[in-house]
Amino acid sequence: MFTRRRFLAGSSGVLAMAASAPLFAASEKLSYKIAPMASKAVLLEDGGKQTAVWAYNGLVPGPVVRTKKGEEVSIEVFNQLEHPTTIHWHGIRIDNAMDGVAGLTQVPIQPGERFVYRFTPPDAGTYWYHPHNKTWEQLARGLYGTLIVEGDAEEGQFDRDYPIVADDWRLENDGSIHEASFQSMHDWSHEGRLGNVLTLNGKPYERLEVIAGERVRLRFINTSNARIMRFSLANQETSLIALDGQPIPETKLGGDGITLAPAQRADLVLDINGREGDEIAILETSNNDRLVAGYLVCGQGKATHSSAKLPVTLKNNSVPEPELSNARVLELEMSGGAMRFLTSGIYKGQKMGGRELATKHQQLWAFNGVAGMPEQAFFSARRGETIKLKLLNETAWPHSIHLHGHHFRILSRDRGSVAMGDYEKHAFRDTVLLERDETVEIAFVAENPGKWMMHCHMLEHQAAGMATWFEVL
Ligand SMILES: [Cu+2]
Repeated sequence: MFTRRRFLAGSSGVLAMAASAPLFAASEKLSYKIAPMASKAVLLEDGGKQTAVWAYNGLVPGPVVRTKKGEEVSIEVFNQLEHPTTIHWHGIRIDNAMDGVAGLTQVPIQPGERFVYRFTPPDAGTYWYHPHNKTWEQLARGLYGTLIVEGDAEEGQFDRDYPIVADDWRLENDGSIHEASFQSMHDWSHEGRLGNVLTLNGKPYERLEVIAGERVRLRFINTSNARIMRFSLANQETSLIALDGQPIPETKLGGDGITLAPAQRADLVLDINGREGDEIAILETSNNDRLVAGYLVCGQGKATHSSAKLPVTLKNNSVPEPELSNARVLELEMSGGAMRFLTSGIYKGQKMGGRELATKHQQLWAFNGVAGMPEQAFFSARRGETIKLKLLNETAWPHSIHLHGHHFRILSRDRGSVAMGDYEKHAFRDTVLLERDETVEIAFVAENPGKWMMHCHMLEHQAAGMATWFEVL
């Protein structure tokens, strides 16, 4: 159960300011410098308690990386941790060598070493970055940040543009990170490591300033290890304009709000309906109760925006449309986990029993009978080939399946499921949520050469077997 601590309003203003200040200086050659390091954060409303975290430039979340579609960005990562790490730029159709997957696309950055990531994002939208080495631990300790790619169509359409980075921390009463659960095979075989403290932008109660009448863009990002979240704005007409970075036709959000599986993003827009002094609650409702996670606070002043009643128009990116008539059809069957434990499976090329997989190798889940990264690619595609993937969730748990380097269409779901609305039919996504026993068909053009991971973004499931890769030649 989610026993989130509830706190009274009134907050840690000073630290909150520091956490949102950019720490980097732009220069022509190197746009950003990011250093993962040990740091401290105030995650509990009782501001006297600090949490020892790992954080980019000491901040949770890390600095917002803001760049432009079609323009090269270079980011130097200086590893100040005592552990090897990498950075993965989640959702970017990136050059394979820059994808940041330890063991597949690069060797991890050793303590004290530097690595420069250089890429030209082809798509505008809301993305994020995080380690791809022992991700289940490094992300849970605070390593994540927002990556915004600006397009040309956004200019002047929004008065405010706020990332809302949601995380689900598992903390002790004294504020320290709950260490014992990090390799809990119970958690790994169930939903993953769930937390007990919800933060937005690293704060127990985020407060974002708005002015009545303004048009505000909110970029929700679920960075939690395993928790499926659901967000809405209290008493405000809100529209969805993008999923996983890619624009969709503007769609009014129903009362259920928007469901976000781990790693998914949603861009919402609203014209602030309120008066000076009003507080608009940001609600998290995945547990079917309305938890206040933060507020939009109506400040003084007058909205200056003149086009606020016009429809929002985000330009579509150039993600290629799958050609279904020529598609190659493949199946990915997910198995294992609590209640349906593996009886056998292949691990690093060797067939073994379920008990040996679990006790010797901490492998509890499998894709097509293989636990963990296979030596051979799941499939090799010709560049430009359309791949139709039938994802069969034969487990008793939901999963959040992420494809690297590509965005895909969702063709069908056999359970309708998870409060996903019709809007998903118009989306290109990089991460898809499957309910227990659900089958989902996706399709994409394998257009980006290289070796690409495909895994469950419930990070304990990934660590315990739900990971594979494919190759585009
Ligand atoms: Cu999973």
